[in-house]
Amino acid sequence: MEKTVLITGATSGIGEACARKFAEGGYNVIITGRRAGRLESLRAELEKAGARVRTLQFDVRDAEAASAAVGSLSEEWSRIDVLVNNAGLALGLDKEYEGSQEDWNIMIDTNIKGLLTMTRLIVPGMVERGSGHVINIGSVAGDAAYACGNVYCATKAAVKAITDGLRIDLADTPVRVTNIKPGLVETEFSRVRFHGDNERADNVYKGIKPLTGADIADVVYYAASAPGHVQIAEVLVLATHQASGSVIVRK
Ligand code: NDP
Ligand code: 8X3
Repeated sequence: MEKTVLITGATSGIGEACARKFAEGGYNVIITGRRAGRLESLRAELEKAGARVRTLQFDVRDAEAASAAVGSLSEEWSRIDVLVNNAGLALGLDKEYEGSQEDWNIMIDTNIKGLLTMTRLIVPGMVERGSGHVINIGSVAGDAAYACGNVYCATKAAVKAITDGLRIDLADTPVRVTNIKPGLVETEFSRVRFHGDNERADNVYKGIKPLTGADIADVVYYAASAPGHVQIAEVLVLATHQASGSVIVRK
């Protein structure tokens, strides 16, 4: 039977790689994000390869827009089997007492409240249908704070607690809940974090072979493909020369 995945933040990085992976696996794919042009070009690429695709352009921080977007799906497309809550970002790398309140608000509104909005919109249908899987993209940053990571790390610690809470609340249903926690993945993440300072962003990946979006998509897809009685609760995925959020060996 055909399955449908909805991926937030599919215009770049991990989300884009997940869209490709699920499309290759035969899923109907709903790709979302704010950048309409990126959504359209990915849709064209995936459709050319034979996939069925829908695009939803909205900002996950705007609960009304998210609700309208999800509500615009036809009955067929609204039967979402897998929700990948991936949209997220870090902004800044500053001491907590020197950080930008605006950056903090954007991270909290996107990484925590946006993820909750999507969960609240989509999980009731999964419960009603008696099947579904929520895969949240957490981070090694949620396991322990690292220097100047403060608020970003807190949002990913919140993703862990929210994921664990959802798993507990769904334990009497067949709906599965997973937290995938990547370490360093080379995407647009650091360009966004450093507000477009590409040189500083590139330095993050110097001297170490980082993970790619495709490496994480493989793990996400593995979790989604496990038999129905197998719930991959949490996976920490690190580059070989990264041992924790703050231990990275560069050569
Ligand atoms: P990218 O910057 O490459 O991609 C981020 C995606 O999130 C984009 O598609 C962007 O789409 C979307 N997004 C951001 N803000 C919003 C918003 N307000 N509304 C809708 N979509 C939004 O980074 P990554 O692929 O690396 O990041 C994906 C997830 O992985 C994030 O949650 C990040 O915290 C997490 N992560 C990343 C790691 C890394 O090292 N790269 C490691 C661990 C976790 P658009 O701009 O079009 O809206
Ligand atoms: C992204 C990984 O280590 O840059 O969550 O915070 S890290």
